[in-house]
Amino acid sequence: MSRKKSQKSKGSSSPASSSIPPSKENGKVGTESQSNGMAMSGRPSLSNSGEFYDIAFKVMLVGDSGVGKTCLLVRFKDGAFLAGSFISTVGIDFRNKVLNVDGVKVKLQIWDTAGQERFRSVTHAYYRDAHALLLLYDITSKTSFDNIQAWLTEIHEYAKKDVVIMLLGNKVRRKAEISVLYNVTICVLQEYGVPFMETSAKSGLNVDLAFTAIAK
Ligand SMILES: Nc1nc2c(ncn2[C@@H]2O[C@H](COP(=O)(O)OP(=O)(O)OP(=O)(O)O)[C@@H](O)[C@H]2O)c(=O)[nH]1
Ligand SMILES: [Mg+2]
Repeated sequence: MSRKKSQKSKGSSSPASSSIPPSKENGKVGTESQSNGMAMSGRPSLSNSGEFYDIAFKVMLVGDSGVGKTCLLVRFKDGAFLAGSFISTVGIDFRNKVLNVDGVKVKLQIWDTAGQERFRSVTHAYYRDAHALLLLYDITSKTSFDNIQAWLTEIHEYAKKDVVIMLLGNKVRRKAEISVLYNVTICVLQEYGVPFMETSAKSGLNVDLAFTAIAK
């Protein structure tokens, strides 16, 4: 379960590595997953892990560096929390998970992007194939919240017009806790018409719910 280190000093824009632990179900840029054609035939298809699915969607996790995109994906996929020192994702990577949504097997191909500015040009290329975007901010970081608007502008510039967007306020500590940004968030969302949920990659709060909602 090693997490590769970000090569901050090199300033590389190579999309070849990420901080997600390797598995049979994750992939790198340039593999079959890069193709635009998501399986949506009438017949079930077989995923890499040997699971059948009826329909497949590509979901992208975007947001500032450190908001918890990789942790959210690992929590959703493996049910674990990546504790310890924070290691930034380098480039872009993906994991697959098949969900049962109202009797339909939905394969989500989830792309974990690097939040660091220097990888922005790499991630731009992937927006146009995304069916849904999970835009994360950290409820304890006002900066990450303030940057939502810039992320939405970028999404509107690079993603498909009909892309589904959901905003996630991550790092909620307790179930009953309402983040200080909550009310502001609601106003911003009313303006943009974006659904919103608060999550915790650490405790797992609302993580499955968020991915299931996007799959619907
Ligand atoms: N308390 C708490 N910490 C979290 C949570 N999610 C992530 N973290 C911590 O936040 C830090 C950043 O998490 P990552 O998932 O690596 O952040 P990221 O958004 O993938 O960052 P980049 O890869 O640089 O874009 C790590 O130290 C995590 O342990 C959460 O729900 N609660
Ligand atoms: Mg990451």
